[in-house]
Amino acid sequence: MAQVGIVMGSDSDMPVMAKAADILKELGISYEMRIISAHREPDEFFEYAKTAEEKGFKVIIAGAGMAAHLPGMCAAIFPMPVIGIPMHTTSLGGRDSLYSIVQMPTGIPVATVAINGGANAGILAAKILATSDKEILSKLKAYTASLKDSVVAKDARLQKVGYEAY
Ligand code: RP5
Repeated sequence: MAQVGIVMGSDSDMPVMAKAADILKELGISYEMRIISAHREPDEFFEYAKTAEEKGFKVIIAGAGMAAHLPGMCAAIFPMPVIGIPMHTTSLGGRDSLYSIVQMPTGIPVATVAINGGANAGILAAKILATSDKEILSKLKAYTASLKDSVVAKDARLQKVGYEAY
């Protein structure tokens, strides 16, 4: 059974959603990835959201753009955490997606990451699972330490070669 459901409104969202999947894969977390449009196929969407709990999902990562109702409607039906990813859009720069996802009514929260924040959505899902899974917690700690190591290595190179050659 997959621990995380990843769902996107269109295949045009894939480059961003793939970053969430990459992180989950790196941390050894199982996921199911789907393309389901709440607007273009509402019956399929409701079936997906209504069966998500029995499929074993503990978190849903939902990404959508423009009038982005997919994450909020997942949160209306699925009883566990929903993480929303607002897609960048050409017309309004993703503000349309961001406001649609983040401005949820009281009682139905969506944990909204930055515009195109696919990787952070994956990390946040892992952190939620880590509250009850020591193995994921230790992998997350190692991941965070690797971020520090990479900055330290970049600074060491800057000190060595100088900014002109960097
Ligand atoms: C949303 O509309 C999708 O999540 C996507 O971000 C946006 C555009 O979809 P396409 O027209 O590219 O299929 O539902």
